[in-house]
Amino acid sequence: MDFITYEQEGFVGVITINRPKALNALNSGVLDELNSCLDAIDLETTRALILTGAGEKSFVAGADIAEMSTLTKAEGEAFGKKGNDVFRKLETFPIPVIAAVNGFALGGGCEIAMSCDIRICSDNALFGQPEVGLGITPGFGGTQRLARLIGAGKAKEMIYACANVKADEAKALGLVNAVYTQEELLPAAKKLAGKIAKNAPIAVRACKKAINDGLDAPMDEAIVIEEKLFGSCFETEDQREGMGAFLEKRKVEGFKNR
Ligand code: DAK
Repeated sequence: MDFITYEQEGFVGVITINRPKALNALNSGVLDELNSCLDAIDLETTRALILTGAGEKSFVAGADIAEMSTLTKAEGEAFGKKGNDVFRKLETFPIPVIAAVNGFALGGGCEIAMSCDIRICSDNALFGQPEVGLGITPGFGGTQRLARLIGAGKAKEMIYACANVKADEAKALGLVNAVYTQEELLPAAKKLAGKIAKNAPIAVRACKKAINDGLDAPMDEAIVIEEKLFGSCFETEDQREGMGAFLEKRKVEGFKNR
């Protein structure tokens, strides 16, 4: 791959978008490779993912403006679909994805971070949706996910006025869970991913699905979604081991993902 690197450390996979000459901007090549990378992940052995950007300046500086500048309407739609499909794949990926936002997260960069389950960032991170200044709307779900995450009023201010927010404000808004120094960011992401990976993988996946699917449903339906996923954990080896360990007053012997 030219623009994506993937490393596996135990149960945790780290995907790095690596296109430093354009501050990791998302062109078609990056989106295609990200798609292939996700498809190739072994879900038997991987329990959490981290998504980050190469370098110390930028997570992702948006969709590639040079590539987009000459698109026709039909090509623009096709590019939008390519991005949306990958972002949705990340959002619904069976295992949790942590965005370690190590700098600029603008436009498509902010949008890809919002497609992840959890966001943490470095103290030099900058979040924003500058699209209306370029004559377009956010195209990879920004109008939808930002408003759901931080509320419509602040999302509208950020989007209408191209009002970027720095790391501390992003934390105050709930856009990120925590802020670290650049050096601390990846270790913190790995620590969090490691904690997730220690827990029963089938149950963690069921929680992701329950939260995501439930958020889109009325409460009566959402509770049924949870009930079914709760039920699906029973008779698994990991449920037997988790409850058995508690009752026998011993530590879990390592969940098996079975
Ligand atoms: N695209 C392409 N190249 C980019 C880029 C981007 N988004 N951002 C940076 N670069 C390139 C610069 O052109 C420059 O290249 P060279 O001139 O060296 O060849 C290099 O990266 C370094 O950038 P700067 O020299 O500008 O670095 P600075 O530190 O001075 O400034 C910056 C950093 C991030 C503040 C600045 O580069 C900047 O403002 N970049 C653009 C940020 C931005 O506006 N991003 C949002 C892009 S729009 C859709 C689907 C999705 C989208 C739209 C529609 N459809 C449904 C069709 C999404 C749109 C977007 O994301």
